[in-house]
Amino acid sequence: MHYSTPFGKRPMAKKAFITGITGQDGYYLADFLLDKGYDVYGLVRSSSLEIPQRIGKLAGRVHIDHGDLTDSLSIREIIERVQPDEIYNLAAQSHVQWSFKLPENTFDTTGSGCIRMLEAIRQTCPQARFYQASSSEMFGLVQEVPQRETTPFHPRSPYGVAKVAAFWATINYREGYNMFACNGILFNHESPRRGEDFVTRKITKAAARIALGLQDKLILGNLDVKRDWGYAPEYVRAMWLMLQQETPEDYVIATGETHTVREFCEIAFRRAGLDWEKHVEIDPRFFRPAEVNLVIGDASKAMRQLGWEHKTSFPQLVEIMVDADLEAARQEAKIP
Ligand code: NAP
Ligand code: F7E
Repeated sequence: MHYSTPFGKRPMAKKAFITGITGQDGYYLADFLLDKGYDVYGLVRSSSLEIPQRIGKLAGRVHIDHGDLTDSLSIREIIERVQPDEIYNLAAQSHVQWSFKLPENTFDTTGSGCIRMLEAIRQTCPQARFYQASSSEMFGLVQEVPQRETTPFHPRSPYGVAKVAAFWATINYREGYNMFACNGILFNHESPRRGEDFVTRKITKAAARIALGLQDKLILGNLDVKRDWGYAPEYVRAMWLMLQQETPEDYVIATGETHTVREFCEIAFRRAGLDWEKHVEIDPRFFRPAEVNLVIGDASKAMRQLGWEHKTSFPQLVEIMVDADLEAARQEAKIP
């Protein structure tokens, strides 16, 4: 397919539609796809913030469509009109602790939202390739170490339950309607664009602000839990790779290493020139009704079939995040 330009005919760019484009992964995925020459469309829900504040340097480079995963009409209208080649469903109420306070809302967005997407695709654009942002939280109370594609699920939060529903809905549409629909079962991945109420960013932002005298302490919950933390820009490449395969399948994406929240604190505060034990306090407010104590993923299928691998080490990830937050704190403190 070609389209006309003042310089002659050009090959038609592939169209990608991303829900959750204002989130961490949406940002990196849109940037990645723009670099590959895609025409990128992003779903944005209503907010008091201006679009450029929410999507940063993506502004002006992507098409913004307004809608909401809880509203099937808005989703259907966009998919029918745009006719994307690839659809990445990244939107979710993604905060696990919040999901205990907002279980219904979480299920509506994170679980039913995926079904609304699949049904809109089935009805109006069935040839599109679909990526569902599944999560290691589905393993919850882990039944096997490390966790792989065949490990049974045991979710431990309303968020995890909603992601399990979305995971199976994706498989159901693949099997029932022969749609190209994949689950990426991604373990925790972080970056300077991570939301500030997730533990990694909460720590790196606090370490930076304490180092510059803008804050005096950091209050956390359970320091003993272990997570398999990777670097988000590397993980969005795996999403794209899944949709370039001959057949739709599900893949675990992880580093294969696990570390405690305490270890994350130690490295982050050290990078900021501080001793974490002098600044961190524990408050039961941040403990969860049911916890996921340990996750560690086995990404060997993705390494073998997709040629994907993680590159950034755990200490490098922490340092990238602390350095970005030190820079932001210097600007906040108006230090040149
Ligand atoms: P995030 O930063 O929390 O972004 C979530 C996105 O969803 C935001 O753009 C948010 O928009 C949007 N959203 C929330 N409710 C919506 C609704 N009702 N309608 C439309 N959009 C809505 O999440 P992330 O870290 O980028 O993660 C991306 C996806 O991967 C999520 O589905 C998450 O559950 C999943 N996941 C993440 C990880 C991880 O470690 N990061 C691991 C496994 C799976 P607003 O800006 O308007 O709030
Ligand atoms: O918590 C502990 C907390 O909120 C990590 C989401 O992207 O990854 C993320 O979910 C751990 C938990 O991420 C605080 O108890 C201690 O065990 O950063 P988090 P998460 O729950 O692992 C998965 C894969 C997703 O799919 C999710 O969308 O850290 N923890 N103290 C704390 N956590 C927070 N948030 N705040 C604390 O003060």
